[in-house]
Amino acid sequence: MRSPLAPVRSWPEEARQRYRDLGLWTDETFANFVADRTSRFADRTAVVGRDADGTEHRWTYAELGRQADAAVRRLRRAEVAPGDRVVVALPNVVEYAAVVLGLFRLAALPVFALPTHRETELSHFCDVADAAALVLCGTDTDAVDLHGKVAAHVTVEPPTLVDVAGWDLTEEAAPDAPERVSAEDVAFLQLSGGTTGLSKLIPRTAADYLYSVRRSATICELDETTVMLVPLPVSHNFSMSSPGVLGVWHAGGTVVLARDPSPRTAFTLIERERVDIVPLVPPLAQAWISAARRREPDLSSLRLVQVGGARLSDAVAAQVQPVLHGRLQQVFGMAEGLVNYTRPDDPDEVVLTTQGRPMSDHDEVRVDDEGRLQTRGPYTIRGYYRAEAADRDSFTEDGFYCTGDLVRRLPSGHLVVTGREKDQINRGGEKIGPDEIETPLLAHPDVLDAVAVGVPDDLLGERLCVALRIEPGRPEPTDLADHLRAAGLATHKLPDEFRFLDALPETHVGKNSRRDLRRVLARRWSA
Ligand code: OOB
Repeated sequence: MRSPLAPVRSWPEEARQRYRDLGLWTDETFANFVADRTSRFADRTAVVGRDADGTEHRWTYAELGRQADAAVRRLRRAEVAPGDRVVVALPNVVEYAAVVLGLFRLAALPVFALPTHRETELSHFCDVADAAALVLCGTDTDAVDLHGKVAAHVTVEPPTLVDVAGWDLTEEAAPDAPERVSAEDVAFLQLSGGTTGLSKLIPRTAADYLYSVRRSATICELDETTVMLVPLPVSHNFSMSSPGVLGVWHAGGTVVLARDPSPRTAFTLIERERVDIVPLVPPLAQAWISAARRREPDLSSLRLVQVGGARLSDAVAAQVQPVLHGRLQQVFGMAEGLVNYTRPDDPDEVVLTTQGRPMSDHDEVRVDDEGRLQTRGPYTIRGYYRAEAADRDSFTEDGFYCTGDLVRRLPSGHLVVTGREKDQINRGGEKIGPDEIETPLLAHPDVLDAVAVGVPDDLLGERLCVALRIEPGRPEPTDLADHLRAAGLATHKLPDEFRFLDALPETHVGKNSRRDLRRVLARRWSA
């Protein structure tokens, strides 16, 4: 038996009532959402993409519903029950859609991990969520090996392995009755970017999340003719709900899953499927721009190129529309809630130089004299899942989330992101907590001290740099990346560079100073 879901800090009753009265929150659950859209849009194309074996599929909404039912049966066979948490760490394969909608049907709660996560992260999520199952793709990673490592790490009863690579997608399945849940119950757990310690889990409800999905779909003008390409990991909040795959399925459009984000794969799919909207992180936008200049693909179908996850430089912003054809939309969002968009009808100046304004008139945004951004609203959480210490640091008494971002607010309400006060590395949109890297490095026999920081980088915005102090007189270790890999760290967190210093800069109380270190490393690099 798995423990029941832990209590979460939810919106106070007064706010919930207000959001209901305003019609922002409805009683649509995710199970209702799946049942409704798969029948309403039955004959339209819901998903185009490859399965775990690389075979391409084109599923109608009706077929997607059948695949979700088949997934329910397989999950039940793996002893997943309503209310159970299930860690999903899949690449962009069609089985992803079946698993996630199946979990929603079953009223089990997905925990949205990334395919690059390894046992360090996966076992942490299993522990915090007391996960009943772990869903992996065995043609991508050695699922049995990874699951074994996770099982060896966890302190809870190990999760069951569900490997989608073995699934026969032609198998028939009869639907069974959807489970009864409330739209205001926690429906899934998203991941925060790590700051201190590993990612925290973010409890989201159908009421709050689907509000943000509907609002996003409206702002981005989605309808049944929408075709969205998803080159980023589909589980990321951006790809999932801003407006993401849920926004597209809400509106009856088509999701095209790209197995990899390369310009070659993406351009082929854009041309063939007549894609009209795509979410990108800044380094990817830059890579596509330079590839498009050389290859001149037919991108005439692109209507909206969304860029978010990290600060887009004004210089790159200016090249998006001329080269990629679609109008730029800047997206400044966070898995905790608040998402800002530039609007399709904003003046060019605003689209090119701001990170947008809140999607909802009911988003409350507070910017103090130092530029610190705090927010509260109908789809911004009031607390993390089972993380009371983090809650004390990240939420104010009156329920505002302290984003850790520094912004300037224009009279129009648009925000310009000017920096960050949270201790985090944003490597081209991937959020990494310094101690996620430092802690395993300190376990290396030759390492006396290690400090991870983000260093300015033309392509990534920030690259991950670790400064190390080693035993004097010892040779510089060459196995640090292997050491981190062996420690079970996500592959996207492997440092871009290791720098050996005789002394690490310290603050006046003798702690390592990240700020000074960043300055030293940036200076050395530019010299
Ligand atoms: C998105 O979500 P997360 O949770 O991975 O990261 C949130 C953080 C923000 O607090 C901010 O520090 C940074 O990522 N960020 C940006 C940005 N978009 C996100 N910083 C500067 N400019 C931007 N445009 O990254 C996310 C969630 C939903 C939609 C889009 C992105």
